[in-house]
This record gives sequence, structure tokens and C-alpha cells, in this order.
Amino acid sequence: MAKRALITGITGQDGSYLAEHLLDLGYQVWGVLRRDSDPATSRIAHLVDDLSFTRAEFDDSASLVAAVERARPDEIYNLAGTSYVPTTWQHAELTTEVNGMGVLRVLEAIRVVCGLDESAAGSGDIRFYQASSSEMFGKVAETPQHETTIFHPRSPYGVAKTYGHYITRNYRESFGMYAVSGILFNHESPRRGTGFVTRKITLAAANIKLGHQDELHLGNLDAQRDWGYAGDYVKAMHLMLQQPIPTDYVIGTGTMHSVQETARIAFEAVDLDWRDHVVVDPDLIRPAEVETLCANPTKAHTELGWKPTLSFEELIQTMAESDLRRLTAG
Ligand code: F7E
Repeated sequence: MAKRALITGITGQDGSYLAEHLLDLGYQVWGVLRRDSDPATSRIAHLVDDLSFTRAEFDDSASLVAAVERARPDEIYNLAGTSYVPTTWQHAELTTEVNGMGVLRVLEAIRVVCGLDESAAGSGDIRFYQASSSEMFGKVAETPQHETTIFHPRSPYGVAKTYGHYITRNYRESFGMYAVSGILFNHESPRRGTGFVTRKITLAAANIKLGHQDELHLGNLDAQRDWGYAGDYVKAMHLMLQQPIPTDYVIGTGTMHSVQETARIAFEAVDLDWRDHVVVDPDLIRPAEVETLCANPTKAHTELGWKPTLSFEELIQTMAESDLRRLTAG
């Protein structure tokens, strides 16, 4: 019988790539949609006929229990939540509610549906993946960062993700649940939201090339990140739920690049010079910045056999070319 997966956040970048990957593997895939009459499903428009949907809200426990009961999944991938870091200072409470408490509510829904209590160690039949983030490392204690590097989150987003990470581990240790966290470093694609810096840059480069705009306002050009391709990272999520023993993994490329380098590559991809168009805007500097992030993905390489397929340069070039194609097509 086909395995069943339930994905929260299925309409996002990662949700769409993961749904594609699981369908390719023969899964029956369920997605959680929110209560809106018209959910934003553009990223999964090409898949909707092959997917099943159920509705739930992250601040409504009963709706989460009902969603888990309805889908009766073998695996749950918790990708929902706020992902755009800069606005989490204005919405710290909401961020904590969804990215922190929301994780607890999904874990509780699994516990209720599977009938787990403290004495039922190891008897759960739903495997749980939590989307943890490299933002938990924040003001980094060491470089590169691995699974046991100390956390020092620098935003309400990072703090809430840290709670989600620890409560996932706690439910694994308390109830014997197969619950794991993937500590994913930045991962991008042509489906990335347009506020994130890579996509903001590739889209602007394409718009400038076509004469639709002249300037691109950016914040901290010196920030460095370990950027990989989202299509590769969802494969790691799936592999994490297929292991004999549940444990957490860092997923990244192990290389670091600056925002300035991203601008150079993106503009070069459309035959422009970034220095003619980029303006540094102090309003885009964050109240507390994460200056550098770089993964040590050795555990994922060794235990999962996972490796990224796309280099940073190929990724940014692909995104810039895709934006130019899309805009040219209208
Ligand atoms: O910023 C700097 C900014 O917004 C990257 C999310 O997926 O990855 C992502 O979080 C860097 C920061 O991503 C602009 O200050 C400069 O240092 O693309 P970003 P993020 O904050 O690293 C982690 C792993 C997640 O989990 C998150 O959900 O770029 N930067 N100028 C800028 N950033 C933005 N957005 N816009 C600028 O104009």
C-alpha cells in the first residue's frame, strides 16, 4: 500500500518541492490548507489533481487533531509558519504562536491520534519532521555549525524555531516518538518568495535588464550565508524519516557567500554590473543581524548519503535566468 504523507506549509517553496518528490516516490500526499476560501496555491498548481487536502489552523488544536485523523499519515512534515525573518520583530507574538506553539500542537495531535503516553515509549506509528533552521545558531559560537553547536538566536523567528526544535526532541525522548528536526541552512530556488535576498536580487536584476526599474535597495551586503537549492533539501527531509533511529541533522552545502557576491553573480547572469544599480538602504538593516552562517553537513553525508547537486553560482544563475524568462514571457 502507498505510504501517506501530510505536509503543513504545502503551498510554500519547500512544500511544493517536497510534494513533487513524495509523489515521484509513490506516496499519497495530503496538504494542510488554511481556512481562506482562496488559498494561494500557485506553487502547487501543477500538482493539485494528485494531492488531497485538509484544513487546519496552527492556533486551533482541534483542527490539527482532525487533520491528522483525516489524513492518517505515516509521515508528517511540518513546514508551516512564518519564514520571513525581518517582519518577526513586528510580529513577535504571532511568530512565537505559530513557529513555536504550533509545533507543540502538531506533536500533541500526533500523541492524541496515536494514543501515546509516558508509558507507551516507541509505539507511535506517525513519523514527524520539524523544519528547524540555521537561524537558531544566530550569533554563531563556532564555524562551521554542526548538530551540537550551541544556539544563540538573534530574532523572534530564531527564538521560536529554537523552541520548536527542543519540543520536538523532548517528545522524542518523552514518548519515544519518531520525531526529528532538520536544521536547514538557507535554501533557495526560482519558487522562493520575492522578499528573501537571493530572489529579491535575481528578480530586480531581471527587471533592471528589461528597463522596468533602475535601482535595487539592499541592507547588509556583508552578511554571509550557506545558500543551497531547495529541491535538494527536501530530499534530505524525506531521508531523515527513513532512518532506523530518529535523530537531528544539519543540512547545508558547507560553503559561505556574501550578499554582495550574490548580487555580482545575478547581475552578471543578465550582463549587468551590480555596482551600477545597488543602493545600500539603512532601513533594511535588521535590529540584530546574523552576520555569518556556514554548515558542517558531515553527519548528513555519512548517515543519509545526502549531498547537494547545485553549486551556489549555478543556483543564482538559474534563478536570474528563470526570472528573466518569466518576465519576458509576461
Ligand atoms: O536574508 C541580508 C539579511 O531574508 C539573508 C529564511 O528562509 O533562511 C532565511 O532567513 C541575509 C540577511 O534570509 C537584504 O540581513 C541584505 O543577513 O534572504 P534572507 P534569512 O534571514 O537568512 C533561514 C535559514 C530561515 O530559516 C528563514 O526562514 O541577507 N540582506 N539586504 C537582506 N535580506 C533581505 N531579505 N532583504 C534585503 O534587502
